[in-house]
Amino acid sequence: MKKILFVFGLSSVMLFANAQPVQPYGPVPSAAQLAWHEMETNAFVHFTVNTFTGREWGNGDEKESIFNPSQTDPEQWARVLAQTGFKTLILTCKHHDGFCLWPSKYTEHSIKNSPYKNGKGDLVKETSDACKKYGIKFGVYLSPWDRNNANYGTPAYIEYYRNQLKELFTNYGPVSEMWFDGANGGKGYYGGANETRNVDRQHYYDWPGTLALIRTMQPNVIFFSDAGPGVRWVGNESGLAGETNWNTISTDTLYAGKAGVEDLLNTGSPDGNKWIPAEVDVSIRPGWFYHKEEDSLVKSPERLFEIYLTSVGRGSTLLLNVPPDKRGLFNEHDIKSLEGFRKLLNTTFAVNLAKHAKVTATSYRGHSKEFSPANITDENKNSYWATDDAVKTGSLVINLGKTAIVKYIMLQEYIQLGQRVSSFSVEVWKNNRWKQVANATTIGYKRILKIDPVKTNKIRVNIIGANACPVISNVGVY
Ligand code: FUL
Repeated sequence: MKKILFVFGLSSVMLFANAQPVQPYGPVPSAAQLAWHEMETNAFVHFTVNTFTGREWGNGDEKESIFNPSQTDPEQWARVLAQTGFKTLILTCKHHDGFCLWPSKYTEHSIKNSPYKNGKGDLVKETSDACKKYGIKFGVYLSPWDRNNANYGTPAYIEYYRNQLKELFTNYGPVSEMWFDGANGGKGYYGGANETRNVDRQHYYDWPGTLALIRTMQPNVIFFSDAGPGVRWVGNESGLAGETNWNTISTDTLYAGKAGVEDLLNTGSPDGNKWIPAEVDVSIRPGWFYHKEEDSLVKSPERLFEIYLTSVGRGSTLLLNVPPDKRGLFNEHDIKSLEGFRKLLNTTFAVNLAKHAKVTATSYRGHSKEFSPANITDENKNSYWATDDAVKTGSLVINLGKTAIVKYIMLQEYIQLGQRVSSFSVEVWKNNRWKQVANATTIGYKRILKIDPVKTNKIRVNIIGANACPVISNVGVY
């Protein structure tokens, strides 16, 4: 008996020794980016003078007195978002109109001159406090374009913008994401000049200097802009990540507000030199701000679920905008939709038919347990199936152990080692043979494929193309 154990032990040690760790392929996410991927659903909150004027872009000449919400309750925003599974709230601290939701000492165009709490309110503080209370992260949107400021277009405005960033990054606790909007320059009030001002978008803001400044205050913040460097724009505002969606892209030729690069932003590129994943920003309503006439046009739970599939389900993170109404509350229509959406998500993905299912693979790395196919159904995000370096294709057969109706397949790459898969297909065992039910390109952090409901007891995933040996951490079947 002892002898057998010894032989067994020795052979597994030898096998283990044969399997080299997988080396990272290409750019990989930072710890902050990885945490951002894992959040999956975040929320935007657009609130300013536009809520009261009915506009989408304020001109900058709005009177502070019009900002007069009667029942503003950031705790309601944070509570609803936390309860419906959102992990971050990003607030428009200042939109293009220049009105500030905190009492900035650098301008009179702010909440301090509004009737809100008799000028004593600070919605940035109230919102960041509410986020802390409900356990979600807080993010900041500060529009680079400012249609109120007289100095917009001159170096003095850059100093103003940076002073405001200093206020936001030192007075309100940790900021998880900083959102730099690409919309820039054009007509505006500009302190009474009422003219068109265009800036050289690439150089005017000196982005490297601004980012360096913020990093001295909060080194871990994720920067969103068209070009990153933390996360990139997805190239549209309709909820669609690319069906092919690389987290990698070369940003040398990109910068916030550059036109004509939407397609590239949407798909990224397999040979990109930086890890800058796409973030899918979309509003629950047709507009970014609340307008009563759009109450009937709030996206339904089913529509939000589709958007989830074309954002999170394509390896991105969803940033869903929920704008407070004139009372300063999330509107009943929006809350109903959010709750329905989360319920739909919870019920659809409640039972993973592949949990602890038996899996076989055409091969696995060094024939070592560390990289065995069983790792894709153990629901442990840190274990994975991998092949030998020279093997860039392979098939995994998942035996469900019983026949069930399958509607969704979910796959995840272990992105800490880079994004690899460029082509794969899924088959089901039906009438004694394999039947293809889906084929797709990239996987990344997460890929969810919706298939025509089918009764089966076995699923086969075929990795058809990969830029380096595939490394798959999870496959779920629903
Ligand atoms: C755009 C802005 O112009 C919209 O008003 C909104 O803030 C959206 C998130 O970004 O570029």
